[in-house]
Amino acid sequence: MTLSLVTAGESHGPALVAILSGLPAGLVVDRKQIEADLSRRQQGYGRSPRQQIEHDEIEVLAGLRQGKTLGTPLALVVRNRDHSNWAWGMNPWPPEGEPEGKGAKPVTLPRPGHADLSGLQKHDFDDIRDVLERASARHTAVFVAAGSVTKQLLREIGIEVSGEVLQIGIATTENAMHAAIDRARREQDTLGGIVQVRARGVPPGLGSYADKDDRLDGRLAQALMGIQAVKGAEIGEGFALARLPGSEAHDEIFRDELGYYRGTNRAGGLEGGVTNGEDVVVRAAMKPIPTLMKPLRSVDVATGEPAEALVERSDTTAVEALAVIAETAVAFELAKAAKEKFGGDALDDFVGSFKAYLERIDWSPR
Ligand code: EPS
Repeated sequence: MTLSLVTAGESHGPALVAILSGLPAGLVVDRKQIEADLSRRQQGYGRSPRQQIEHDEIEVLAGLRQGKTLGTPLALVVRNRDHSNWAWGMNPWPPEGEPEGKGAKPVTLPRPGHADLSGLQKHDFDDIRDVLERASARHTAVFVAAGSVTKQLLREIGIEVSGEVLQIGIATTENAMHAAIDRARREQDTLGGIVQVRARGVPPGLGSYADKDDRLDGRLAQALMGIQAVKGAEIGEGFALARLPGSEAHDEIFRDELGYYRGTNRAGGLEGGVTNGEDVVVRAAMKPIPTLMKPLRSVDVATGEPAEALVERSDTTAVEALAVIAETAVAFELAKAAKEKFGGDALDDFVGSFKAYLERIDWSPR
């Protein structure tokens, strides 16, 4: 059985939900690890005041017994504390009483850069709230919780995945990043940036060149591009390889007592859509957040007249959160590829198959 993940949940609805299926039975799930990842996702300089309302905690409704997976779908829930301020506006049922609280008035001012206008047209809505609640990056919370569990599965076969911020705007050092975020906030503007995810200990042979849907580089690109606000994805040196001659672009093959290895890793650990035993290295570029306190020009969809876009509480930047989200997205894809390769309904079968494979190939983690 392969791994699969579905999520549901609106930003100010009652809760965010994920169902992660295909985990082997017997995996010990560390609750503290999940909550540490949830908390990392919430932190970061330049986040919205919303983060002072939310303290994301994980609830497990199914698939786990006394801390171990049962080999059945794992059902995860993260509640939205802010929902109490939206009890009328985001009530799943027809609300009783007079409109009150947040979300009571329709949103009619689409933001350039957001899904607002196209979502409205696509679904025949009148209220942009019906679009933005799901288009919001809020539901990445439960996605991170599920991805955090897949990091724990990968750890059983010695794979460690970690994400980091490379750049916010044009700033590349922590001091410069903080100064850039302070400046953007003062100027009522927002910033994007670049994150990198590295997976260590990945054996050769995950993914496949046989069909395009199985190419792991393609799956990783989709996983990154599927995250809100990501407009670019790179594997290894990515776009820079296009400027190099072949003699300088590829990773030469060597062999020592630990087995095969490469002198360089420009390919980001993937050749032909298959891992090659080097670290898997990917990057994602995030555009600036589209909710601006000094709004761009737009049109009021209620009147058809020129207007300024919606202004509401938002982040100045969420690049640090993206590093955690991308890390868990990459972990999910690697765990899925590992599960496809090594199979196993029980954790010991999965790990045993991995070990037998390592004995056959001439490769060891470095
Ligand atoms: C978001 C807007 C902000 C962010 C939110 C994503 O929420 P609000 O509109 O309630 O202030 O804080 O992200 C989260 C709540 C989160 O936990 O990541 C958006 O429009 O995407």
